[in-house]
Amino acid sequence: MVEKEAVFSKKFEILKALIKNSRSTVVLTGAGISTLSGIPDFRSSSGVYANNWKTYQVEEILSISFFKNNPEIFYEWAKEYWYKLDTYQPNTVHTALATLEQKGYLEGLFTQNIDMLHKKAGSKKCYEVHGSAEHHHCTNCNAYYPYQHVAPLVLEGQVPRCTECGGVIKPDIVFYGENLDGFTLSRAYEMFNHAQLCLVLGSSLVVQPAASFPAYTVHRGAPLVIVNAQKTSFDSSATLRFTDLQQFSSALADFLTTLESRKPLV
Ligand code: CNA
Repeated sequence: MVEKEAVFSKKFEILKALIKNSRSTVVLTGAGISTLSGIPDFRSSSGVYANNWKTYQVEEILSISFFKNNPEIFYEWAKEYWYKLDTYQPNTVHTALATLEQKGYLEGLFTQNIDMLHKKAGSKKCYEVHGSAEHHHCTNCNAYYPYQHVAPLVLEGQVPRCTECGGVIKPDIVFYGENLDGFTLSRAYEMFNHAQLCLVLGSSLVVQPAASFPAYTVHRGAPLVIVNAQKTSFDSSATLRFTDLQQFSSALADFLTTLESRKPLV
């Protein structure tokens, strides 16, 4: 929902000062930011969870036990969704965050998205908390396979199998029931804990443990800025709250054209 210009601008002026004054800004992004590129999120009213796929709930298809028992059903679903991700392009949110980093104003970008768009936009300090569709491994012998190898097989209707041992190949995406990568979690703990500013863009802040990252920053008294159409459980802790990602990212892109580059401290 686009905000009235006067209300939006007043809040955005405060945000500009927060960005300029922060020596360690961290960002958490969610599926909402990629809706501007045309990729549906999960929890919007038109999101992936709004309807079942065949007789299955999508949450069920994305559990590790379901994948192990029904890889053919998982890949039939993923054929229509994950294995078309290479056809989407980064939008103003992705490019603005890449610019924020290039100008020395971003310490770390943590994303729950698996769509590869932050890296495509040029972000380097990007931690893909739930993994990425870019990488795959054999569930039997751990051989590595990139997206470019797996996608054509899935699009042909095959369950991708290891050329070495015949094991089923799995994307390096964290399924429900799997643990997050320990290194990424400890980096998140460290960075959100000492951040002077935390921005959360396009996340319902429902999926744990990523949904708790902003709590580390807030508990230390640093400002939290949320941009999301739907309410989140952190809204009452936010210093600023915006509702529309397009409006927000356009203003951020304009602001960045005026912002001088600086050398990051970290
Ligand atoms: P989510 O739970 O679907 O929440 C997205 C939020 O974004 C919702 O609360 C929406 O209201 C909000 N939103 C959508 N469009 C806009 C907009 N234009 N302006 C403002 N707000 C908007 O997604 P989360 O990321 O919070 O949940 C984590 C899941 C989603 C992770 O496991 C992801 O892997 C998974 N996911 C990723 C992608 C992707 O990689 N692009 C797509 C769908 C789901």
